[in-house]
Amino acid sequence: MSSSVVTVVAPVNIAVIKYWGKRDEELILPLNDSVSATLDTSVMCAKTSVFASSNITCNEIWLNGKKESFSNKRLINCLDAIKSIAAKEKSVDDDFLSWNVRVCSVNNFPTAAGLASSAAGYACLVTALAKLYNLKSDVSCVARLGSGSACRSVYGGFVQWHAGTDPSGKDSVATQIAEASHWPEMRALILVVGDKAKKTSSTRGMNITAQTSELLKHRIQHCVPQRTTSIIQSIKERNFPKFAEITMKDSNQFHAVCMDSYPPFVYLTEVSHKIIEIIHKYNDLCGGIKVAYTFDAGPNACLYLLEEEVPKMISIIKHFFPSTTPDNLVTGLESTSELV
Ligand code: 2P0
Repeated sequence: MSSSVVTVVAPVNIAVIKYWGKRDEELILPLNDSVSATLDTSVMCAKTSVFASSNITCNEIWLNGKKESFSNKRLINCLDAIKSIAAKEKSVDDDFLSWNVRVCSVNNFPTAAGLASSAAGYACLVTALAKLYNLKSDVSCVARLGSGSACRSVYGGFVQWHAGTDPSGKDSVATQIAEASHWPEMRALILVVGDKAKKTSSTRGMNITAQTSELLKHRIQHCVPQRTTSIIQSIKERNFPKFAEITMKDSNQFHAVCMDSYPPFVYLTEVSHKIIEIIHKYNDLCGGIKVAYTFDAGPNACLYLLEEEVPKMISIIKHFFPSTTPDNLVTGLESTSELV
C-alpha cells in the first residue's frame, strides 16, 4: 500500500446525563452511564488529518498549528489499539502497519474551556486512524481510551455511553439512542461565557470527586440510573419538558458534586448563574419548560431548546448580555461524523 492522507471532521457532544468519575483510570472506565447529543459539525468541530509514510522518522502531532510531543500516554494508547485491531483484521499490509504517522488536528472553538474539545479531538483522531488502516470494527472503545466522553462523539444524534461492568472495558461502549433526524426541531445554543483553559482539568477533578464526595455515591446509586432510563424515554417520545427537566437537574447535581469534593472546585461563574436564573424565569413566564441549560467543566452554557424558541431566546440573551455577538451562539444537531 502507498502512503495516504485521510481527513475527518468530528463533532462535539454535550452531555445531558453527565459522566463524572472513573472506576479505572488507565482504561478510562466510568462510574456511571452518560447520555449526550452530538452537535452540528458545521459550527463546532475538530478536523484531523492523518498520514502514514515510510519517510516519517517518528510519530508526529500538530495541534492547532503547533507541534506537540507524541509522548502523551493516551495518544499512544489510541494509536497502539488501532494498530493492534488492524493487525488482527489484516486490513493493511505489514509494511504499512510499521510506518510512523503524522497527525494534524484543529478545533474551531476554544480548546480546554469546557466545550468538549477533547471529545471531538479524540473521536476525530480515532475515526481518521480507523479509516487510514481500513478497519471494520466499532472504534468507540478506542476513542474512550483517548478521552472518556470522546466515545460518544463517534455517533450522531442522541448517544448513550454504557458504563459496563467488565474489568477489560469491552462493554464500556457508546451506542446511538436515536438519529438527529428523529427529533429535527431540537437545537443547541452555545453561550461562550469564557474561553480560558479551566483551572481544574476534568481528569483531575473527577479523581478528587471519586475519592472524596459522598454525594457522588448517592448520585451514582440513586439518581443516574433512573434519570438515564427517563431521559432515553423522553428522547424516544420527543417529550421536551421531561428531557429538559432531567437535563437541568443533572447539570446542577454534577456541579453540586464538584462543590462536595474535597478540596472543592467550581466551574460556574457569576454569568453562568445569571443564565440559570434567566432560564428558570423564562420557563416560569411561559408556564412550562421551553429551554434547558447544561454546563460542563467550564462556565459556558449549552441551551437545549426547540427550533421555534431560538429567535426568542437569542433576543433575551442579547437583552441581558448586550455585548453578545452572533459568534457566541451556535445552533443545530449533527447526524454523523464525515470524511472530507
Ligand atoms: C461529560 N465531562 O459527560 C462530562 C460532564 C465534563 C462534564 O466528560 O478524563 O474530557 O478524558 O475521560 O472526557 C469531560 O471529561 O475526561 C466530561 P477524561 P473528559 O461530558
